[in-house]
Formats: sequence, C-alpha cells, structure tokens
Amino acid sequence: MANLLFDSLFKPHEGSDKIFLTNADKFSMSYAEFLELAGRISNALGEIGVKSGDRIALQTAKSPHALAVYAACVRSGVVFLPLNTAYTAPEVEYFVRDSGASLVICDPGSAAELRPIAEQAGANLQTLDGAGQGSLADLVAKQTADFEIVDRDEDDLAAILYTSGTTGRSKGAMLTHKNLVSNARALVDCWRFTADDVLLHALPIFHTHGLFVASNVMLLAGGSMIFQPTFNLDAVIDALPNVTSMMGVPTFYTRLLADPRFDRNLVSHMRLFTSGSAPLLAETHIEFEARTGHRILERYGMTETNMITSNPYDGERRAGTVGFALPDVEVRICESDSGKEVASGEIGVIEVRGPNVFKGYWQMPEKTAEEFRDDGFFVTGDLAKFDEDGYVQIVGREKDLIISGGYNIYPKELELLLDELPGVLESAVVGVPHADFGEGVVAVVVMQPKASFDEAELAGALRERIARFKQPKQIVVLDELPRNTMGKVQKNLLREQFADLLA
Ligand code: MCA
Ligand code: AMP
Repeated sequence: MANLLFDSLFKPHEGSDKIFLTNADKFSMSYAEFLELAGRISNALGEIGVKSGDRIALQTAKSPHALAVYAACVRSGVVFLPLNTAYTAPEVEYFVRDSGASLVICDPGSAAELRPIAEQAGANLQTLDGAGQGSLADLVAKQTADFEIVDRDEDDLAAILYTSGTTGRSKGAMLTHKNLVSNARALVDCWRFTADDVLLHALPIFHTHGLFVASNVMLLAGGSMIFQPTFNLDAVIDALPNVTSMMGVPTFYTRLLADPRFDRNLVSHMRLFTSGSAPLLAETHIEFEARTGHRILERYGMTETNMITSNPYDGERRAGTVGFALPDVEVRICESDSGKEVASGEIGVIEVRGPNVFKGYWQMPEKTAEEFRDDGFFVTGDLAKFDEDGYVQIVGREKDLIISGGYNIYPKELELLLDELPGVLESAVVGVPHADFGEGVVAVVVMQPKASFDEAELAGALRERIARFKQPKQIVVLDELPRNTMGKVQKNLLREQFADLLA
C-alpha cells in the first residue's frame, strides 16, 4: 500500500529549501517548512481524535496554513472538505451535518456562531486565522513534525467538494487520490509546468480551480506560488513581473484589461495565462492578445470531473472554444434524452469518462446513478458541439445554473427561499449579462394578491440565509411569470426581458 496523492505531490519535496509559497514581504515558506507544518498538523489532528477516513470541514481565510491542513489531511488519510468563506452559518450547518465531519476548522471570528452547530453535529471545533493563529495553531505548536504517512488506496477519498444541485440540495462530490493525481499529471504535461515556474495564485482554495488545478499542479511540478489571499488588482499588477504564469477566472482578465497599467511591458516575460470556471468571451480573448501579445489558454472542467478539456499549449488556442479532451479523458457529445452521440457539428450534452471522473455524490447513490450512463460516462449538463477541427465549443447549459465571477449559483436554491418569504407567491431566478461577473443574478417575484413588493425587505430576508455572492443583484416584480403551454416558466423570456438590467 501507499498514499498516491501524498507520495506524488508532497513527499518528493521533503527537506527541500526551495520556496513553495510566498507573498511580497508578508511570508515566505519553503517546501520543507510547509511539510513540517503539515506533519505537525497531522499530529494535532490525531490528538483531537480525528482518524483516517474522517472528514474535516475547513472554512478559513486563504493562507499557507490552510493549504497545509489539506496536506495534513492527505498524509493522515483524512477527507478534506473545504468551504467557501462566504457561506453563512445555516449553509455551513448543512455541510457539516451531511458530511458527518468530525472536526470543523473556522476563523476565530465565526467560532461563536459555528460552535453550537459543530457541537450539535458531534464535531470538534478549532480556529485558524489568515495569519495562521488560533486554537488549532496552539495545538500544532506543541507537536513534532514526524508523522507516519497513512496508507490509502488510489480509489480512497481525498476530498469532498460540495456543489449545489438543481433540486436545491447541495451534493458532496467525492474525489479520490487517483482523480486528483491523474488530472494534475495531465495538466503539468499539457501546460508544460516545471520547477522553474512561479504561479500567481489569487484564486480561492476552497474550489477545484484554486485547490487542485493551481496548487496540485504546482506541487507536482515543484514550482513556487505567489499566494495572495484574494484577487486584488493592485497586488496582482505588483506581482506580475515576478511570475511566469497565472491562472484565473474570466473576471480576473476583464478587470486587468480595464486597467491601463496592464500592458505588454508588464507581462512580456510571462509564459502562460490560463482561464476557466466560466466562459471567456471571445472578445476578451482577442482584446487580451491585442494588448499583451499573449493568447489566453482556456480550459474546461467541473468539480465532479476535474479538468476535462484544454486548448493546446502549442498550436492554436482558439477563442470561444475549450479545446480538446485531456490525455486519458474521453469526451463525447450526446443527445440528452437518448444518450446517442450526435452527428459531428451538432449540439448536444458533453459526456465524460476517465480517471478524472469522481466516485459519486456522498451518500446519494440514486443521484449518482442518475448522472451516469450505463457505460460509465458522466453527463455534465453543458451543451456543446465539436467545431470543424474538433475543438469543443460550449454553447450553453442544459442545467439551470448561473455562473457569476466563477462561482456557481443554482436558481432552485434561491427560488425555494424566495417562495417561502411572506407575501411571495412564486419566483424565478435567472442569470443575465453582468459587466464584471459575466453573469449576475436577477430574481423575479410574483406577489400574493394584496401583498406589496418591497425589494429591500426581500433582499434583507435572504441576507442571513445564503452567501452574499448568491444573492440577487436585483429583485424585480411581475404580475405573472411567462409560462409555456405545459405550464413551465419560460426563463429564456425573462433573460431577454432583463438582459440590460446589470450590464
Ligand atoms: C464577490 N461578489 C460576487 C462575487 N464575488 N457576486 C457575484 N459573483 C461573484 N463571483 C460580491 C460580494 O458578495 C460583494 O457584494 C461584492 O461582490 C464585493 O465582494 P468582494 O469580495 O470584494 O469581491 P471580489 O474580491 O472582487 O471578488 C470577485 C472575484 C471572486 C475575485 C471574481 O468572486 C473570485 O475570486 N472568484 C473566483 C471563483 C472561483 O475560483 N471559482 C472556481 C470554481 P456586496 O458588495 O453586495 O456585499 S471551480 C470550477 O468552477 C470548475 C471546477 C473549474 O472549471 O474551475
Ligand atoms: P463547478 O460545478 O463549480 O465545478 O462548475 C462547473 C461548470 O463550470 C461546468 O459544468 C461549466 O458549466 C462551467 N465551466 C467551467 N469551465 C468553463 C469554460 N471554460 N467555459 C464555459 N464554462 C465553463
């Protein structure tokens, strides 16, 4: 037995003085220091009583220490469950209960609110702040760095990442050692990452993009990361002269292009810019090349599948497409109902099979079965076609999902909450063009007879319940929702009607 993820990503760097994580004059941590910290965290987890196979939920600011908790989990055979820092307490409660986490690690500022939730769920609670301080750090300081690496099978879980569902209930995507290592290997190869690379890391580390695509790839390549806590335009522009590569969501690139300091000189030395998590507009791709001389390399993936396709490193990076299937990953485009492959050039749903595809949804075997075909292909819900040269071109989504600034928002979750509010008869939530976030959320409500519409009141009622980024940028009222003859709400008409509301 061995521990595929630890042996591939972390172990090779034991004792290395090379800088792994740094951020201006704030911190600089070598691989050896990072792994020693992870070893001490592993021992602290043991002292708390966390065992191999247990789940740990982490909702803290991004920091080297938070990433070291991930490394410690891998080493201890514990399943890592990172949570968006924007989630409210009721949202966190669901994840903790559903996953049966035995430990919750949170920022000291949220401890009072989360402690009763952890206690009720039978979980321990420890704190960790963005500077690496807190009750967990106090425990960690008392430990030694020596820790045995726990054996894991390659199909054992390394992480659970929750994705919202079209039914409104979040599902925990179970990711195995094999899923993560195979994808990191494919990306290092395709994107030519080496130990000479320095990556500008301004993404959150609670999602696939920042945690696996960025951090796992750099660990495997043995490079360094400028590890910034959030995307801050000034800090990113300051750091660009010191890096070889950057990974971002389209909003990063549109914000950079809106700043006159971002020019050819600033990035002439760069090797690679990649984009993903949301569609990169062809016009952004073109403007970026005109400004900098670089063509952004766009790729496509999902929490459930890690990365699926990528534009080529050599060869044409084609605007408006997400390129070709990664090595060992099979992609086909099929009719939604029958599952039959469509003719080349026709639009259908992307289906994917390969070592990158997750093991299923945590404790939801029926949901899992619904999303797979009998021959093992996973149905993504993304609509696409192959262009004349075989590039995958995403044209829309079959699933009712809004992607705003790279974050997923499921209309159903919001509609269920809105429908419960006093005075609301029914609601429909749609995504419309948003200048900064690509898509922004608009909620359309129909009020009960005699009830009056007060946008601020409805918005206020949502505030405590769901993360800020999911909340509608505007709530509007209509006398009735447009429906087709089957009674189904015609969201396309709402999207047309409110197309200019947030642009
Ligand atoms: C922040 N706000 C948002 C978003 N982010 N609203 C809608 N969509 C968003 N994405 C709201 C806040 O609630 C706040 O509202 C206001 O905007 C300003 O918040 P602030 O924190 O200052 O925003 P920011 O720092 O400018 O953040 C924008 C951002 C961030 C940098 C684009 O959202 C971000 O880092 N996005 C990356 C997401 C990501 O990594 N996705 C990968 C998922 P108010 O002012 O009203 O309070 S993984 C994935 O999708 C797959 C696997 C893949 O292929 O990668
Ligand atoms: P998530 O469930 O958060 O992992 O989001 C996955 C979804 O993001 C995919 O199913 C796509 O709809 C979308 N996505 C990711 N990358 C791209 C891309 N390059 N272009 C268009 N959509 C993308």
